[in-house]
Amino acid sequence: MHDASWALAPEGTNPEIVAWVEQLAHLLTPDTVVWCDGSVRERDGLNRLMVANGTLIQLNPEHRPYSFLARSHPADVARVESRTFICSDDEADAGPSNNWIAPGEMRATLAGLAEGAMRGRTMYVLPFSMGPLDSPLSRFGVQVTDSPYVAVSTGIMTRMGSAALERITPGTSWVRAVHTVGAPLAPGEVDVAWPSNETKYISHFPETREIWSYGSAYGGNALLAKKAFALRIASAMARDEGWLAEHMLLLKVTNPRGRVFHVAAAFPSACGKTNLAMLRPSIPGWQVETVGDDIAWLAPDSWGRLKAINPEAGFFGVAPGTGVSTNQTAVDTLWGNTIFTNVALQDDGDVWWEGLTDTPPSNLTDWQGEPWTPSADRPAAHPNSRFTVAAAQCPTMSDDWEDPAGVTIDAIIFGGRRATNVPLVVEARDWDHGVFLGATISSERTAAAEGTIGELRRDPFAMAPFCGYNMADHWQHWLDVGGQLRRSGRVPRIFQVNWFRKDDDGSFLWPGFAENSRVLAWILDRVDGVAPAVPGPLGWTPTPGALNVQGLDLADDALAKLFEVDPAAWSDELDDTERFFGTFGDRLPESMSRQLAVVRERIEAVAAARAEHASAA
Ligand code: OXD
Ligand code: MN
Repeated sequence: MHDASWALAPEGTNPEIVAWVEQLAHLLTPDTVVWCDGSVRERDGLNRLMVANGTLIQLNPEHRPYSFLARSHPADVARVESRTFICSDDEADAGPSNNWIAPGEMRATLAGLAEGAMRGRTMYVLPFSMGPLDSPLSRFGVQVTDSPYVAVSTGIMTRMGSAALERITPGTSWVRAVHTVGAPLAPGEVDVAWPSNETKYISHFPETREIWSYGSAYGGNALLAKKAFALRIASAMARDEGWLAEHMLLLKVTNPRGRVFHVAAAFPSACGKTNLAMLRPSIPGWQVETVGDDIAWLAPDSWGRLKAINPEAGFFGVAPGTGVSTNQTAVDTLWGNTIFTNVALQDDGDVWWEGLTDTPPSNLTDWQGEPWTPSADRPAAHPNSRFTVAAAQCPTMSDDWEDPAGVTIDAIIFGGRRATNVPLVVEARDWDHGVFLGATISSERTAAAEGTIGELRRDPFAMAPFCGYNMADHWQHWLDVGGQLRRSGRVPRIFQVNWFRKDDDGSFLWPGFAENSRVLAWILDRVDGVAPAVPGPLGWTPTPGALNVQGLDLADDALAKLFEVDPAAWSDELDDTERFFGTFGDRLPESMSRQLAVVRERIEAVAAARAEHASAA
C-alpha cells in the first residue's frame, strides 16, 4: 500500500541498496521515501521545510547569511554513552570499556521499536562517502533517517548524495546505518519542533558493519557517519583491514625553513582539539593549517609511510569557549551557511554563546527559548551547543586536506587534561612506548590535592567512547601497525603533551592556546633532527633552553614545574595504571606490561637517586 508513494531509487542504483531500503521502509512504514541527491536545491527545500515546521529559526541574514538555529528537546542534548552499545558476537570482543548486548537480543529489541516508527514521516536515504570521493582510503555508507535536520547535517558533515551513490556499485562494501527519532505521528497529529523518544539505543554491529540508532536526533547519536561509523564501525574495519580509525585532529605545519610536516593528535573530548586544529602560532615563521578537527583514518602505504585522511567534510564543533580571543579562525569559519544547535539568540537575530565575546549582550533568548540576561544563574547556550559547518569554509584549511592519497604523518601526539604529574611535552622512546602513552591518556575527574593525583578518568587514545572493539586489542593493533612501519624505517615519532598542568595554587602553569605552537615547534624540530632533548624516566624532554619561551610571561619556576617528576605521585599513578590494565585481563598486550615495568623501574631509580642525594647532603 505504501509503495505507491515511495519515490523510486535513482536509475542505476545498486540493487542491494534498493532492497535494503525497501525492507526498511516495510518495517518503519514512513509515508514517503526520498533519495537525497546532495544538491543545494534539495538542502534549501529541507531548510525551508524545517523553518515552516519550527525545527529551524532562520538567523538574520545581515549578520549570519543562510544560517539557522535549532533548539533540541531539553532531554536530547548530547551523546548518550550509557545507551551506546557494541553488539559484537562475542562479549569479550567489545571489551570492558563498552556496553555490550548480544546481537540477537539487540536485533529483537530494535525490530520491535522500529516497527512503524516512521509513521507519518518521510524517510530520507543518505548515501555518502567518508573521505574524498575516489580516495582508496575512503569508505561508503548509506543512512536512512526520518529527521530532515539529520539529513541536512549529514550533507554538511560528509560527501553526501548522487556522486557517492553512483560509486557504491555492486561488490563495493558500504556501511548500513538506520536512524529514527522514534516518534511516529498519528494521522492529523501535529509534530513537535524536535521529535525524539525517551528510550534511546545507539547500537553497533561491528561484524556486519551496521548501525541502528533510535530515539535521539542529537549529534553523534544521530549523525551516524561521525562517531558511530567513522570511529566505532571503522575501527573494527580498520582492525580487520590493517589500518587505523582514530579520534584525532590532523594538521599541516610548515616551519620557518619551509619544511612541511603533518601531525595527528588525539585528545579526549573538551581538551581544546578544535582550537589546536585551527591554531594561529604565536611564534614567528611557523604556519599551521587544518586538515581535520576530530577524526583521522590512517593507513600504511606501500612505501611504508603512514598516510592519513580526514574522513569528514564538516565540523560539528562545541560552540561555548569558541571565541574571538581563543579561536578566531573558528569564528571566521562560522560567518554563514551554518546550523547552530542550542546556542542563544540575540535580539538582532544573530547567535551568541558563552565565550564568543568577553561580555555577553544585555538581552538574549536562551537555548530553550526563554528570556535571559547576564544576571541569570544558568548559561545562555547549552554547554554542549554546537555549530555544523562545511570544513571548506575554514580559512586555514590546507591545500592538501582533500588529497585522495592522504597526507604523510610525521608525528603523533597524545594529550589529556592533567593537573598533575604529566609534563608539558615528552617524546616517546620508540613506537611501543608511544602506544603506552596513548593507552594511558587520562584526565583528572577531581582537582588534585597537593602531592597526590585526582581520580583519573581513563580515556585511552581518546577512544574510550568510540572504540568499536576491545580496547586492549586496539593497542595490539597499534603495535602491529608499528611493526609494519618499522620494516620500512618510516615510523612517525610519538609525543605526549599536557597543556593543563596546574601550580599548587590551582592556576595553570602554561598559557596554552596560540602558545602551544611553541611545543609544536619543539616536536617538529625533533622530527627534523635539530631540537636537543634529554632522556628522563618518562621519555625525552626538551633540554633547558630548547623550548622557545621567548616573550612569554612565565613565572620563574613554571618551566621546572611543568616538567617536574614526583616519584611518589608517579608511583601512585603507575599503581592506578596497573589496576586499569588489569581490567583487560589476558587481552592486555605483553608489551604494555613491559612498558609499565620500565617506567616503574625508572621512577624507582629517580626516587633512589634523590634519597641518596638527600642523605649525602
Ligand atoms: C565530539 C566528542 O563531539 O568527542 O567530537 O565528544
Ligand atoms: Mn570528538
